Amino acid sequence: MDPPQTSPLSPRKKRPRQTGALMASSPQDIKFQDLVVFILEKKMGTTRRAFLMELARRKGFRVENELSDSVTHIVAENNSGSDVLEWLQVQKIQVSSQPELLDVSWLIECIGAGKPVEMTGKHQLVVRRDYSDSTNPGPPKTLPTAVQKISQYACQRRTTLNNCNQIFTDAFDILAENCEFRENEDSCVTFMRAASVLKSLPFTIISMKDTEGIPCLGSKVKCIIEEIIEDGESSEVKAVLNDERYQSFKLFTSVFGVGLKTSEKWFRMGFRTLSKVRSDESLKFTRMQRAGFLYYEDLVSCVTRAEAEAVSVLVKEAVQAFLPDAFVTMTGGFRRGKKMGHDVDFLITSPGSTEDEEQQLLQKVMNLWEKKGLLLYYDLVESTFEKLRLPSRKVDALDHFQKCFLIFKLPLQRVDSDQSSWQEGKTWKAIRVDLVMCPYERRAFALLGWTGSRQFERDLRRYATHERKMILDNHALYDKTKLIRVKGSRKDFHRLTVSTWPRMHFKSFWLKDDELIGLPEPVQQCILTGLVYPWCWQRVTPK
Ligand code: TTP
Ligand code: MG
Repeated sequence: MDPPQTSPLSPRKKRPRQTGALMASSPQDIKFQDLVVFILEKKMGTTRRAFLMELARRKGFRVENELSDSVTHIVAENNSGSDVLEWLQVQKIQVSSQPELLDVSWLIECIGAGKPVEMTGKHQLVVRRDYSDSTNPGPPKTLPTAVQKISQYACQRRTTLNNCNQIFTDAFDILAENCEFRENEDSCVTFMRAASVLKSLPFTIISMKDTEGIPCLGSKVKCIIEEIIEDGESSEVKAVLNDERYQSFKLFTSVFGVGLKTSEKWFRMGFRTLSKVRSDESLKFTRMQRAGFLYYEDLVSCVTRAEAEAVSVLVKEAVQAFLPDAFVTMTGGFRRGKKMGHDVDFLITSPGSTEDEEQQLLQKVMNLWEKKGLLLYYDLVESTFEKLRLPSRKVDALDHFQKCFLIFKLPLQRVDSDQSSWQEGKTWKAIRVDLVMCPYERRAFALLGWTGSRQFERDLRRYATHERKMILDNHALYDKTKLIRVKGSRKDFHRLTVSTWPRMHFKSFWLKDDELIGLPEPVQQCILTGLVYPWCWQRVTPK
């Protein structure tokens, strides 16, 4: 697990509302030298202006406290171009070059993108010929329209990796994690949903007005957002970060093989550090935990994409040595485009293999790697998959495919990147790897499920259930509105359906296997039913 992310929320003293003397950026912080921004306070207010200035400066923009002739871009809110020119005239300030007059939406987009974005018509403030008429409305606002379209389901939102609201999402991630540690599921989901929707926004939340119309932001969440806007931090998050229980759980669960129960036990026994836990002779560790301690340093340092790619080459080599037609797809966070991960996940499937070949593959790969000295630990979990099982209704249900949780010994010479960060003499790194083996006809569902994120998966299942009357899990998609016929005896029918089958389907129907499972083209099925947008095609098509 990642170490606590405190930087964006690191304690900052509450400061009195500033009125004039704001800190200017130091020259070394400025990334965009050609651009000098001045934000008009008129109709914006002091606090919002100060907040925007700080955000922009943090992103490397040069923002001036005072208007001067070096200013190249004047940013205003709720002012027309004429209003701004009028104000300039009153100030009697000579602006030699003609600065751009822009709506605040331009600066917000720049902050979101972390670099200057192109100025388009919607950003430019309109200057009428007779600009003394100050009743002219400013440019149309763009944010409310963007907000209206946001779905409450993560699977119906485009979420980029460019998070414009990290200051808020870091806070909600910490609060969600704390709730998870306390097994408070409802609050955990509330904070996870809030973080997820904020990550999807194409703009930065600057004021509470910006949160209007955004789903998944209840009153508690909004209070926290408001506090962060006003003070730069949340007192609740601060309290969690200073909480001994949270700190201990964060530390204990960072060990591979240690979950909530063990953390709780160690915490109750008075342990607060890993060194004390490790050296205590009364404690018994599982094989997994022993491996977790042994390779702790490597495992807590995240996996880079270059390392993941290197592992991928070795996984493909090993798998295809036994099943040459196998597809090996990197899933999890790396499939979503993340640059770092806590592990590397792979889905393996082979169109031409028999059930036996499929079942033996992972063990064969383990034996091969053991022989080659590439394996530090592994735990092979046999499949409990049943062809005729209905998809699970639980949004967090685990799947039943055969899988292997392992620690791979990655030779560093296989990694295509700068090795300077590695101390001399280090030739390998321990990497957590998950391998999942799935039957070929289930590959689309398995791939969709293993691509994540957790919130995306949850919402995909909720969306299927509530909006499409379908049930989805990592194995199949089931249309509840279809009458499905049962092939076989009535006994078989009862065995497989009794708990989940809708009552109305109970009368003498015959179930055709391929209607329930292994839909002829499950990917198309997903898309046709609107369960996932076409842009998800990539997510469900094995490469
Ligand atoms: P993870 O590897 O836990 O998460 P991640 O890859 O998104 O992020 P990280 O960088 O921390 O590794 O799981 C990947 C996805 O697979 C996740 O969305 C949940 C899903 N998954 C299952 O479907 N079944 C399982 O048994 C597990 C462990 C994960
Ligand atoms: Mg992962």
